[in-house]
Amino acid sequence: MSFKEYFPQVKKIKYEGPNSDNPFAFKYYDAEKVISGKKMKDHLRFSLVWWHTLCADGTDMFGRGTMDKSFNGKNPLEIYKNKVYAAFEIMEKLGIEYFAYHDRDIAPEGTTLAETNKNIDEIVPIIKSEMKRTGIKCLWGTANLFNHPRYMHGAGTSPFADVYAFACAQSKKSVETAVELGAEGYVFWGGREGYTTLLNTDMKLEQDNLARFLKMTSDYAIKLGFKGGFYIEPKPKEPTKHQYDFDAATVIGFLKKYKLDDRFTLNIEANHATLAMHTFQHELRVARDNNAFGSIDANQGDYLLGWDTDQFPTNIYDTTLCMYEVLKAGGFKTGGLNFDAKSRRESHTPEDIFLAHIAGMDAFAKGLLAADELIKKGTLDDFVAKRYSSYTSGIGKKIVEGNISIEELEEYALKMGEVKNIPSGRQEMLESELNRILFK
Ligand code: XUL
Ligand code: CO
Repeated sequence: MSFKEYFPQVKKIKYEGPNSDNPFAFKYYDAEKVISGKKMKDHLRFSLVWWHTLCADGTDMFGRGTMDKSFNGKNPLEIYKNKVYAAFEIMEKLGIEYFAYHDRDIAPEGTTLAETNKNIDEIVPIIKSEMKRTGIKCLWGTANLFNHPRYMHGAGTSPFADVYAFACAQSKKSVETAVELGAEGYVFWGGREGYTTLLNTDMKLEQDNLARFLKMTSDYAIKLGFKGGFYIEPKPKEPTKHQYDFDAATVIGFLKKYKLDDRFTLNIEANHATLAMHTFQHELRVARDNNAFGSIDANQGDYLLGWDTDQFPTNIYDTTLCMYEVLKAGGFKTGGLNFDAKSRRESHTPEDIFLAHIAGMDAFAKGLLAADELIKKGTLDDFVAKRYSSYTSGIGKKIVEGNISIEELEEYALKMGEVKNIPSGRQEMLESELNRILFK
């Protein structure tokens, strides 16, 4: 434990099983339990998020903070040092083995880039020593290229070369920090990489520059010996009207166009998927089908609100179908389930930090158990295999092997007269089967 305990009222959270009434206990997350040959904790690879958990104080568009995240610090550096100890205490008590951060979450911004870099250099050794003490690791790092006013028109897509240069310089330091912390991944989320109106935008130049930025930054990381995953995190809108990394399919097209698809995979965020009018599972499936599955920002949105609410994930249909895709993709390699989520503005007490994580961890543990059962039972696999079985022989086999011309297909259709026996899709039956596994 750190030299000072910030949350003495919360003890180490233990697994007590689904019948426990203790809110400070796991009902489904049993870290050491082996599921299909792998411990639950290694399937799920939970990660704490620095920006929400240690920094976000409940400020919204209409009101100021409701939570104190200064951790008794008296000046900016002391506040950020204390955040480190608080973060590791939270992770130790919850049994979370990874964390993710932006460069500007871990150290205060100074008046110059050099001063900010110096602040980072003060904090990084403290994080490293806490990592060494606890065995907790860094899932990924990233650069905050959207908060400072200089980035109001974008960073890697800024119309202004000086801003672009600044963003590259900041990213260089950010990559150095990630390497220093042994990060297993590095994320690029296009914070303000998009536009608000095309009337003032050279979209082609902005996207070409973004590709140059991604190439330069990742080249530099590789030069430093970084062996982890590079991820792009799609999001369709907010803060800009149109973000260039709109959704998984758009990003995959972008990566292929600029020949970056060998180097980058995707960090899929649940709330970003729904903002793009897709399900979370859809985005994961697109990533999986294109060998672009990397990592996950685990949260959920509110279907009645049109913005990124970053709620802790509690919808077990979503967590089940997410884990179904993760298992089908062969599990996480360098990625994990990163809680890009914050307790609600009204859930403002320190205890809520723990309760929110417990809710999210249990929802994913339950999802993992259900997804594993779904796969083992094979109901969906069998149904899908049967549904497409006409492509395994006869005319269908010729189609998928590319061994048939459109003229031959016309001849076949003319002879057929009309298509006979189109089977049912059985959606309701399959939904009911999912319910049976979840609620038995
Ligand atoms: C914003 C978002 C980011 C990224 C990291 O919507 O998800 O916090 O995860 O920059
Ligand atoms: Co995110």
